[in-house]
Amino acid sequence: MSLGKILLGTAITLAALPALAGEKWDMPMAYSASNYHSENGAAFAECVTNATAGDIAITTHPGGSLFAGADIKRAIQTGQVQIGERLLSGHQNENALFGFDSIPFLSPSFDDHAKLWDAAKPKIQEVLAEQNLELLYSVPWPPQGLYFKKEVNDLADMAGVKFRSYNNATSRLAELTGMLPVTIEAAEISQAFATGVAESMISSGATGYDRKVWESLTHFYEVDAWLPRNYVMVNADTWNGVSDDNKAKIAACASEAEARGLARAKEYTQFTLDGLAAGGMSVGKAGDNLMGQLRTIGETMTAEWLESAGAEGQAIVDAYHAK
Ligand code: PCA
Repeated sequence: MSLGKILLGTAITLAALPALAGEKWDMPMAYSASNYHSENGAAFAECVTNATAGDIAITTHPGGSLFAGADIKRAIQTGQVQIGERLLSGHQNENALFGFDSIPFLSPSFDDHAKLWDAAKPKIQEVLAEQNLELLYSVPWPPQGLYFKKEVNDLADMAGVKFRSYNNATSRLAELTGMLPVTIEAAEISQAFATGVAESMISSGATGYDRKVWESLTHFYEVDAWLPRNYVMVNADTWNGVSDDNKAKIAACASEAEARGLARAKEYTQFTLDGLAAGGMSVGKAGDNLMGQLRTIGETMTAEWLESAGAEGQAIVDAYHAK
């Protein structure tokens, strides 16, 4: 261990000491410790611990080590943990509104996506409040593209390919493209690709880079389908027990984390695409033929989402278009 690390460790230990008298919050996170969401969460945790002078000390648990991604939301709702981070679109089957950030081609850039989030945020906060959850901050993933272990120029090339999905939208995309969906958390994908359980996925360059998928896959096609978001949520009973002063301090740390996370997502986009190429993958835009086919499928998926999300879903899309 380097001296720097030892000193840093000492500093963190000292800063956390007063927390022995305060509350300890565990914060499960689904993605690897080196992912920017997890690093951002660790910085947020440190901010809260310092700002509240240890009244509330947060410990992050990245990589699904405390709860697997699919279990994090329930663990917070039921008070098994105080706080945590989750990809809410993973719970689209509970409430279609959680899938607002996975509608194909609705908001394919960071700027468009910021408008979509503005349009959706009040409704999402309301739905979460009904579930005993308080939203603290939310950070997008980079634009989603398609990974394969062969060249793909047409839907016909996708027929029968085993496709790793991470929410309803990605499973539906697989069905509509003739692929075979299997739901796998990001923490498990390196193994899934290595063993052939999956041969393809839609995700960001970030996740492919974090999981070193060039060890198994060969092609990344920039499709810019959507930018799903991660959400840091606290149990509402826990939150209600926090003093107004500490609530304000935590909210300040959360808004810093939201801005820092967004900036990191933007920087990480090209960095990770370059990383995939450096790992030996072919990285580039999907061809016109494939894009045309994907857009048609996107229209079907948009219509299906609007159908299931009803008037509230339509209101989000309308508010977004009005921005
Ligand atoms: N990475 C996460 C969700 C979206 C993304 O870019 C994943 O693949 O699970």
